[in-house]
Amino acid sequence: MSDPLDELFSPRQLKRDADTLAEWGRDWTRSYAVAPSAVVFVESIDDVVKLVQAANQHDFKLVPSGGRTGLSGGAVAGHGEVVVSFDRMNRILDFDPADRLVTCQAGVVTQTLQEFAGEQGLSYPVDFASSGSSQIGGNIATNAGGIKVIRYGLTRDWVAGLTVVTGNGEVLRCNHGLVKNATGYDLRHLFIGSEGTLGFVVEAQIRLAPAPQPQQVMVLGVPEFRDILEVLRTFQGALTLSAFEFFSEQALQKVLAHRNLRRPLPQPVPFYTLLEFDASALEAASEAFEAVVEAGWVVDGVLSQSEAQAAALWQLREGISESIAGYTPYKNDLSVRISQMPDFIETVDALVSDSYPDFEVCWYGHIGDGNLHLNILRPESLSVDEFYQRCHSISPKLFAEVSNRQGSISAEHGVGLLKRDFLGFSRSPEELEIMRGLKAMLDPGQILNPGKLLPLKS
Ligand code: S2G
Ligand code: ZN
Repeated sequence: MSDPLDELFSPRQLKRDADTLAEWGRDWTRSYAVAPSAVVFVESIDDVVKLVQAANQHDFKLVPSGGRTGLSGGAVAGHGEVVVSFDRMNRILDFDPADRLVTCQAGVVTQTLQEFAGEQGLSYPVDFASSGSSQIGGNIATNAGGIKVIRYGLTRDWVAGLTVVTGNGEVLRCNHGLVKNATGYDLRHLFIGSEGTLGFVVEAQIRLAPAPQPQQVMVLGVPEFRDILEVLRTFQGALTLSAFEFFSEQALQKVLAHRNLRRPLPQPVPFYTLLEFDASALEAASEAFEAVVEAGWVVDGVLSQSEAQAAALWQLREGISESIAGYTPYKNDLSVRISQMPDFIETVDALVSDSYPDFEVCWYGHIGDGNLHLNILRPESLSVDEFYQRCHSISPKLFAEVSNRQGSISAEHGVGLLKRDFLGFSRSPEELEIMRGLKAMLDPGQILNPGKLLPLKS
């Protein structure tokens, strides 16, 4: 019996060779089986509709694939699914200067959008280390955050219009780029962060921000973890921060070993904060710096003297993920309200050293958003499976501490496969029931990204 895909797509768009299946059947994770049955490189909304209709008719499953930079297995096809790659739906379709709105196909690379915005004298201010490969459709599907959330918010805040293809094969065009639209439920926000389980993002109208003023970067040495929040409070009281990141000395050592960069300060310090702010606020920043040194929270600091030096300081933070990738780290991407952070940090630090005495741990993240990246590095003595088993077994204790503080077990990386079975630590049974109901309504054939995000019903 012929495969329905061969009737719908030519070999130019439909691939089944081993290399393509292996490459497009996964994201940035390396701990899940990758076994798609085919990859379709869609080129239009109509292609996506045809695929969804065929999947419902012939009961095969679809996994969306964008930049494949996901960290939770959300784009992994491990069970014969058909991967829907948006690589070829990568055009910027329209720009309206009056609305400051760019209409993008889902496959537009984040950096391409950022560059396009710059050419219009504007900016797309959501940024993260993977922006050179990630696609706007995937950013929307996971509500990507990154390093500028403290000032510019998350992807969700910049999506003024959204076109999705639901699991019923319907094309929904949500909000149409309006600033104000008080006409009932804002369905746009249902699909943002739904990880391709309710509908596939095919186009988006993205709002752009004014171009940022020249920025300056400061890296401060902070001996005590809990003082980082005093530093945050002091600087936030004095000026507008564009970024407030932190990383540990262990994380810094991994970056220095992996890249040809210089230490930010003459002497190692247990923790570092990286701040970015408008250069026009330098005087206020200098006064805040004096205050945090006077208080004993900060022992040393460096201020960027050029764009090149600012970029080199940013590399110390943004280079962490790539520098530790070789350890197949077990990633925890946690968030609590900032007021809860001091106590949370202390509790988790104790839990981690009790639970992982023989594992090396890297702390870093967007502490200004209450978001901690706790990466546990695999010792050479353990296979990936054994290592993940041990980390998985400890996660419930860690997530119980998150849950006690109404925190999130996945602050920005999404749920995918990695956090699916722990979702109950952050979402109530009632919420999970409603989420399942929405899935049943929008994807009754359960063909969209099956097995992701929603825990299997116990
Ligand atoms: C970060 C990037 C991915 C990782 O560096 O802020 O979100 O390694 C991360 O956790
Ligand atoms: Zn992050």
